[in-house]
Amino acid sequence: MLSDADIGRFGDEGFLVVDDVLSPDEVHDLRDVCDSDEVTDGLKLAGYDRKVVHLLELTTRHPALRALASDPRIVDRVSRLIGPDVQLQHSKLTTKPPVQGHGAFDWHQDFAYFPHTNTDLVAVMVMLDDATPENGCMSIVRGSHVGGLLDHSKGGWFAGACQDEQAASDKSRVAALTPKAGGISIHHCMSLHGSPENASGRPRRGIVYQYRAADAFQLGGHLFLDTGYQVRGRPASCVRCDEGVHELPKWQGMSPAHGSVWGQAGDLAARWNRERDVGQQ
Ligand SMILES: O=C(O)CCC(=O)C(=O)O
Repeated sequence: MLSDADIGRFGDEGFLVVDDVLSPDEVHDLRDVCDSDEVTDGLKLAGYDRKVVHLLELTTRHPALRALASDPRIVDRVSRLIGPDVQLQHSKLTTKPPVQGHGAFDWHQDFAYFPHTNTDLVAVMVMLDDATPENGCMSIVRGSHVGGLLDHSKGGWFAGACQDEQAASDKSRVAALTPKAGGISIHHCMSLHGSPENASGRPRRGIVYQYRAADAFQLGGHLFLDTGYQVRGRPASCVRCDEGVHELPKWQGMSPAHGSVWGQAGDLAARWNRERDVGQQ
């Protein structure tokens, strides 16, 4: 469980690291599950040696990965941060190969990808390998979660990366998150974070569960097969809205099948209107 001091630190800094959440045996079993054909559609660990893998909808691929999403050791902690009714927004396996020029993530805020009516969303990364600066662990700008949503668009299209070059320039505010294998990091959806490539010579594997309070309703971006999966409590019958104005991510190359350029969550037009307008977006 998180202590009051942990809650205070999360409020100040926007992230927490908790080690020894899973046992070494559990980590070993999860590595096997994540390397199974059933989960990876034939993409074996050898594949992770060469490329970045972001395997979404992970909870739909194996019962153990679905069970881990609701594991009380994780959800008790999440629930202290975002309340009793908790859903998934997405889940993914995220691996970094030890190949130069691969695996770096530019500075970004997760909320820019999937704006909601409030910001009670947190990402949990479960480490299957120790996270170190050498293998490209995540870094976060302390306190950036309270500074508002930064610009993530270029030429009117969602760029997936923060466009403010100064946003992470104060190195005294940048913290490297280094949970060990079996440990977790938890970060706020507005925390500005990024990570360098993996220079360790070995793959780095982690599982990300992006959780949201059930009364945070999605306004834009993608809906995955497990979006809305209730891991604790009940669906909300009321929507909770923070005051503010957020830019919606506008995705280049998205067709009506993806719910228009705004993603499925941002497509509020009825079909006749959407199909008529698609050429004008
Ligand atoms: O895999 C990583 O190290 C970073 C992933 C990340 O930043 C994200 O999923 O938002």
